[in-house]
Amino acid sequence: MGYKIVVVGATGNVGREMLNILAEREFPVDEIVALASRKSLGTEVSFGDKTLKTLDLATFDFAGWDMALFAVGSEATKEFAPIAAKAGCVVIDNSSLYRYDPDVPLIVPEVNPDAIMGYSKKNIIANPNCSTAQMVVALKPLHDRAKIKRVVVSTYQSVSGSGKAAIDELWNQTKGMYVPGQEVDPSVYPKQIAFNVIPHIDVFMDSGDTKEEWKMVAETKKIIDPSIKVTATCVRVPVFVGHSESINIETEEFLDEDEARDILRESPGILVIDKREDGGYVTPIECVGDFATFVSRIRQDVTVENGINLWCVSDNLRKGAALNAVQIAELLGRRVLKKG
Ligand code: 11C
Repeated sequence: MGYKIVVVGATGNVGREMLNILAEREFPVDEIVALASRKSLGTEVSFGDKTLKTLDLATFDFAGWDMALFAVGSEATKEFAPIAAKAGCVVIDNSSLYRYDPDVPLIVPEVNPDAIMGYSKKNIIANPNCSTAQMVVALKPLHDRAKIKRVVVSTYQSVSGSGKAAIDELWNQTKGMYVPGQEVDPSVYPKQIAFNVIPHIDVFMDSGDTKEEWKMVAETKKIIDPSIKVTATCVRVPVFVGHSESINIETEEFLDEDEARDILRESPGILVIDKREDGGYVTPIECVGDFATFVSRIRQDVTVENGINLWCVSDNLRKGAALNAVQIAELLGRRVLKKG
């Protein structure tokens, strides 16, 4: 016996990846339905070798369905997630709406699987921001060994994090650079993204940080340990898929770079590619479509007493969103619903 699964926002980048990953990982599905907003109604989406016609989110009855994977914005989540949860369908939400709610667990299955039992307070589980998800997978095993005090992270985030319109903007702006008369002005982003980098993701906050930077701080604390200090600078780069991060870590106990590399090699969800030679590291293009969080450039930071530097890359639509949501569904199945 398998599960009755709902994918909400099935026509978006993340919703489509959720369907792909459920099929790729042979999630035990008895029945699956793809929901979309009215404007995308009837659009067909793939689930393995099947085609699903999207149904209307606004009129769907969630009663009798086991889990709903939500990949819509905070507004639609605010309206429909409580309806699904109240109907007895456990919501796994990819938006930021519930992440900081103390009654909603924020889960990365390799890092804090036990927190999932908190789902029952609201029947909702939150999926973290993509830049946080990959970082905490790399930080947790090092924290367990040497207790992390402080993290300084700079991100290099792909345009797929901003959705389909941003992918089109990068593509058309890049083409437009070479074709007179077809130049494309910035629209999704405040400045040109083609052949440029933009140190601004999400809205500015009073502190001067952007909301994306704030999310990395708040979510790392909630998922791993509130005592870890994090400071982030989040930057958009002209890459279609795959977020990269330069992470500087200061620990309480000394951690040798070779031991850090061995620990990361043994840790779940991580692939270490770290040869000190030309090309002996990973770049975002090589991560697209992969499940792993890749770690390269592991080395001592000798400017502090106990410091480690590393480079971390992952497919933001997968580990950063759809894959993590499916892993949560698998965990919920194993630990709670126990049907598969
Ligand atoms: C980006 N990290 O790359 C964002 C996308 O809170 O789930 C995901 C935003 C979120 O723009």
